[in-house]
Amino acid sequence: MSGEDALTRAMGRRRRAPEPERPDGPPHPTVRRAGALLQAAAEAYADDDAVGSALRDLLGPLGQPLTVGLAGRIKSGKSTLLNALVGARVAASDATECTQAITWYRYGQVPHVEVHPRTGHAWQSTAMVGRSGLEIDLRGARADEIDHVDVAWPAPALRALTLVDTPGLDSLSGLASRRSHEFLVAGAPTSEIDVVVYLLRQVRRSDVRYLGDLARLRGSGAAGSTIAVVARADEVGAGRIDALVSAERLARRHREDPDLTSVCSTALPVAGLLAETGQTLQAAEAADLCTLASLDRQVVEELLLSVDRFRRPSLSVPVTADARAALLDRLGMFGVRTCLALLRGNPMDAPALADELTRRSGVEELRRSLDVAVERRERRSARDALVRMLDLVQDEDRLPDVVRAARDLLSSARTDPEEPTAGGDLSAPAAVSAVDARP
Ligand SMILES: Nc1nc2c(ncn2[C@@H]2O[C@H](COP(=O)(O)OP(=O)(O)OP(=O)(O)O)[C@@H](O)[C@H]2O)c(=O)[nH]1
Ligand SMILES: [Mg+2]
Repeated sequence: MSGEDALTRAMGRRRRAPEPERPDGPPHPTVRRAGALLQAAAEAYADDDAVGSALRDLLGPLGQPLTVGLAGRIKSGKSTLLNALVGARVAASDATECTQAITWYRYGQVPHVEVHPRTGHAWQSTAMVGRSGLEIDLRGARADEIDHVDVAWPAPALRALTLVDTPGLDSLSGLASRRSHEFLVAGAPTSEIDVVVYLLRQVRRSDVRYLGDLARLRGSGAAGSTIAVVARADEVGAGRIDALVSAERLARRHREDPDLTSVCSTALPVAGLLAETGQTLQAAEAADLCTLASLDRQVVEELLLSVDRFRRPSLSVPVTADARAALLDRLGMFGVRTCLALLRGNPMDAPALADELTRRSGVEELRRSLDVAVERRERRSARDALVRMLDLVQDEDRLPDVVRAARDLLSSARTDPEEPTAGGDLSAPAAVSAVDARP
């Protein structure tokens, strides 16, 4: 990969303030304290190879990122939503072989791509930043010859989340579809996937059946770690200006539907394309939108009559046909309409417009649900490590303070309020929605 170039082009816009970086250590205080106690215990047992190394091994899983698998039917918007969560256009959304391979996106200080074939050794690949995500060189291999692809990318969001893009479950290649399914249920309760984000456009009975199978195969607690997303929310109700409100209404109905609540923790509406563009909006794109918004109202209304009209090369407007087509790719018709309505008489710079798109997209509610799951996982990993540590430490006199502190920490963790599921409490009022009726 052409390191820095690829990085800066895919990272998209610079935000007004830098993203708060997750510190190198785990963020939850319980995890940090558990880590310090394990470290102290390992030092106290430095002269005992077996116990010392077992204690050091306990440090490994502490504060590991949450692994989230994005699943759903073909073209349901998985890769676009993944990019929105990463904050960069990494997952390709074209119909390339890459979209047929299970692809992991993890944090790495420098971009690095590794292809793992089903047989033979893994190889380091190159990736070019294409028009709609990374184009990974598979050296001519077909998707069915690839086990998975591993992408390390220096996006701050990937410090807390490892994201896995899966081929559509009704993919044209039956094999890709089957592999997605096997991957999601692999190892059932010990699956590498902590949370499944399942994208739906409308809920079909077959989706509910599939989620039911997934919950059963993934084992107890799986429904609590599955989040249904009413995806491409801007297209609900034929993409009218109140599409996001309709999508929220639809999601609320799903949250109250016992068939769905028994197989997932919540249902959230997300307009992934708005979220992705909100995270990666370029200054030139915002400037073109401002130019269009400043045109005579009637000209704007005519422009927005249809996709064909908006793209038409013969139109005499001060934004080229190519740039208009590019805006449609990045925002869809609903997004373009929303931006022009927002910008009319109210010019905004690119970061302000981007924040508004992100807010309206609903992705922040999804992120909050994932944050809850991250915290829950971190606390559980801290508790498991402390319990194991107390098992290993036979000679309490070696480290009485550490043992006492570990017991205190465990008993305070036990009295914490009951942990919520990834999506929160379904019986509670619907999660505050980012979407509103304003255009
Ligand atoms: N209007 C609109 N279009 C979207 C949205 N999300 C994705 N798309 C478009 O839908 C098409 C498919 O999106 P992807 O993100 O590639 O969908 P996918 O589920 O990853 O597709 P496969 O990997 O091929 O199954 C692309 O043209 C996207 O631009 C959305 O929220 N709104
Ligand atoms: Mg995809």
